[in-house]
Parts: sequence; structure tokens; C-alpha cells
Amino acid sequence: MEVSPPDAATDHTVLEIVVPAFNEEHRLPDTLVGLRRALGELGVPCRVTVVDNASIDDTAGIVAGAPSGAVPIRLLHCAERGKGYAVRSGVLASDARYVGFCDADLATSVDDLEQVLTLLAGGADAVVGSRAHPDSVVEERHSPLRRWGAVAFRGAVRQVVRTVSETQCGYKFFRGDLARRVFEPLCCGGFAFDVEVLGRMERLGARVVEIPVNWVDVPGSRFSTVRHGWQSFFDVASIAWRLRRVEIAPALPIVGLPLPQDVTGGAAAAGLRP
Ligand SMILES: Nc1nc2c(ncn2[C@@H]2O[C@H](COP(=O)(O)OP(=O)(O)O)[C@@H](O)[C@H]2O)c(=O)[nH]1
Ligand SMILES: [Mg+2]
Repeated sequence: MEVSPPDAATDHTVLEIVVPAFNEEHRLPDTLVGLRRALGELGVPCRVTVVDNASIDDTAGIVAGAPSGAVPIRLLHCAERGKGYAVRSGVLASDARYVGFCDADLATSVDDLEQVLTLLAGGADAVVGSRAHPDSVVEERHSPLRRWGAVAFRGAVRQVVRTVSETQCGYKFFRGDLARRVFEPLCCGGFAFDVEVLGRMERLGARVVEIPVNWVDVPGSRFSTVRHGWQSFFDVASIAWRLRRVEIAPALPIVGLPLPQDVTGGAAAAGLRP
């Protein structure tokens, strides 16, 4: 399957982070500050895109009212309700060389974005945070029901995704061209969309690198263990059905691309480029 590689001559934004947001007026402000700080330190052109659908609080106002700065923040709306649909809208609206997403509660620390960028520039097709990684530091406060559900869910996911040990951490980055290709046909719009994304990546022959995360369970989750939990199992079953005939492709050719010169010297100082 043909996937055109990144092109240094035509891309302007090097890294774009999509933040799905549903009624996030309380958790979003600190997240935007933290994201801007972390992205600003990379010293390459970056952007944050918040995708809101159906929020009935001031989520949109928080984004619209964010002061302008070196890292632009834009707001998109998505007609269909659900985290997966929101992330898909943001990814498809991006023309960045690399695009990823994180949650509005910044549950996963973004202090390792330099490493993420280094891996992508070095030829990884996807870099995904994994709470199952032995070096991860995870502070979990989920209910026993959600924890048991997560164990069963991981078992179900193995029918679809074979090479990634944890699919649900909201911290994933991709080669932009590949992400747009994989998100375009996405059917799952709920919390299980990551399974479809990684299932499609695997079948394309993408090189997926799992990295450790510092993850803290931030209060205020939008995930209802019963309602979204059952829906997620159902979604995994339908993803497995949809992808059942898609062959696993041979590994994609490695596409490494040097990062552009920056004005601040941040990325160079951080050892991202020679
Ligand atoms: N736009 C949008 N974002 C959503 C929706 N549902 C969840 N999210 C976002 O998905 C992210 C993860 O949700 P969160 O409530 O933290 O769930 P948890 O961490 O899995 O318990 C947050 O940024 C939410 O605002 C939705 O329907 N629309
Ligand atoms: Mg959360």
C-alpha cells in the first residue's frame, strides 16, 4: 500500500497536538499552559488544536480566550459526539509533519516530547504511550470495576492489535501522512477508537514504538465504566469484524527526516539534531 512520506519542502507545522475536549472548562486551562510550555521548548513550529463537540460549558470560550503566543492554539468543532470522532476531525484537519493527541486533563506528562520527536524523526511511524511499559510510573485511582473491566478489555483487544501491549493511554503520535490515511476510514467514534487506529496501523506495516509514561489519574473523567465500558467491548468486536480480511502488510520503508532549523535553538540544544 502506498503511503507518501513526509516532505520537508511542504510542511510548516512540525508537530501538532490534538486535544479532544468535552465540557473541559475546568481541566483545560492548565493543560493549554502546560502544552504550550512543552511544545515551545522543542524549538520547532508546533500547534495545539482543541476539538470540541457538544460541550455545554465554556470549553470553546477558554480556547478562544487563550492569549496568542509562539505556539498557536486553534479551536475546531466536530458534528458527531465522541472522543474518537473529535480526534479524527483534528487529525484530518492537520497538515503537520507529525500529529498526535493527548487528553484535556494532561493525565500523561508531556515532558518527554523531545524523545517523541526524536523517535518520529528517526523513522518511527507511531509513538504511543503505554502504561504497561515496565518503566512507566502510573498513579491510578480507578474503581475496582473499571480496573477489572480494563483487564478483560485488554484481552479482547488482543484479537485486533497484536504488537502493542496497551492501547488506551491517551498519548499517541504519528507520521502525519500516515495518520491522515489511517484516520480517514475510521468507523469507531468512541473511547475504543485507539484500537481501530492501532489495528489499521499494524495492518499497514507501520513501525509502532511504545514508550513509558508518567500517568496520573486526574479526577473528572468523562468515562462511565458501565455505559462506555459496554460500548467499548461492542466496538472492539465490530472493529475485529471490520478488519478481519485486511492482511498484515510488510513493514513500511523507514522514513527518517531531519528536523528543520529553528529560531530559538531549542531542539538543537536538546539534542534533537546534530
Ligand atoms: N470532543 C470530545 N472529547 C471527549 C468526548 N468524550 C471524552 N472526551 C475527551 O477525551 C479525553 C479523555 O477523557 P477522560 O474523561 O479524561 O477519560 P479517561 O481519562 O479515559 O477516564 C478528555 O480530553 C475528554 O474531554 C467527546 O464526546 N467529545
Ligand atoms: Mg482522563
